[in-house]
Amino acid sequence: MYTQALNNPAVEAGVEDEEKLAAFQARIDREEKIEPNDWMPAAYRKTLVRQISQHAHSEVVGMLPEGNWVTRAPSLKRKAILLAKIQDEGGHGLYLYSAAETLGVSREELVDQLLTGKAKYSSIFNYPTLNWADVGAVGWLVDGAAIMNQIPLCRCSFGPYSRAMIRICKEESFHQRQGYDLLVAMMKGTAEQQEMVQDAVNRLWWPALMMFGPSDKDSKHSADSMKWKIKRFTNDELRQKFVDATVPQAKVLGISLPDPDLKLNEETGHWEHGEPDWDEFYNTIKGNGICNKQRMKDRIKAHEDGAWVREAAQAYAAKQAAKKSAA
Ligand code: BYC
Repeated sequence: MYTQALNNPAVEAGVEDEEKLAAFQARIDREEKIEPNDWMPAAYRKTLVRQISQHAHSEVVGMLPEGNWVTRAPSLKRKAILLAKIQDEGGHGLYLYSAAETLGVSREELVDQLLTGKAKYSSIFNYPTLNWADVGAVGWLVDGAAIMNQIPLCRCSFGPYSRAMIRICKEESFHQRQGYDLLVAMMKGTAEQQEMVQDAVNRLWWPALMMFGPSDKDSKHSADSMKWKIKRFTNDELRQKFVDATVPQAKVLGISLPDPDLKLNEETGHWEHGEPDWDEFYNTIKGNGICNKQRMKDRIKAHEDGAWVREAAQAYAAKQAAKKSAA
């Protein structure tokens, strides 16, 4: 279906039937869900395939920085929590690839786009996790930012994406809490442990703010995505919500946030904050971040190592199909 839409010269040129477009927008405005077999503009389909698949890739690549710490977790309890969290991320990737597939694109194609560097994944996963407190800071800040961005996606206009997001958000909420709990435990520890927490937060604070995407004036997809109710808030709105929610949590934790411009605006009740380093952001999403090359190398190896599982599953499915047709 996806390929058909893109092979249509009129559609490729961005020309759509005006009546169909108006009826489609009216459905969105009435808060109706759009389902896979419904008519949709090619640009809506394309935006969804791009966003959902990049989201799926982020979940799967996001397993790597934390995977680094499984063998070095300081206790059985922390190890069990970390393993469960990483497995959840793998599951999120699967729900999201399935949601993208309903738009007529195959999982093989999407995975190929990731492994050949054609598709993006979240900038945050190109930063290293250098000490054990990073595992807590990832949960608190990275999953915290993820929830802020993803709760509104539960109301996204595309049915399969919105439904996948409901379960994902429930799990992300546990991820955020386990991270905060880990940091609270370390802050009750030695001066050295407290320094580790501060160091992790210093390194991950700005990359966490970048997860919300470029500032509104530079976001090329936001206007369409807001009109189509894929996005319910702009990148800057969500970033502000995250800062407002996180500053009080940092105070409870007893750490400082590495932004000299953080200031409560008494009139609006919002925390004013500094600008992330956008050159660093663009450099990272172009593939030149600290860990981009390592992440892709690890992902390609994991994919190649898993070839036998895919082959075995296909052989089993073929055998079952042969049995069924013989019966
Ligand atoms: N990193 O026009 P814009 C997780 C790209 S997983 C990389 O504002 P849009 C977790 C953007 O794709 C978290 N690229 O775009 C997992 C576009 O480039 P293309 C992942 C970024 O789509 C494991 C260009 O910049 N969450 O939570 O309207 C462990 C212009 O941007 C980023 C999602 O994927 C970035 N940070 O808005 C723990 C949520 N930001 O595609 C946690 C779903 C922007 O034209 N996605 N770009 O080549 C979204 O909500 C939106 O796609 C974004 C960007 C807010 C991210």
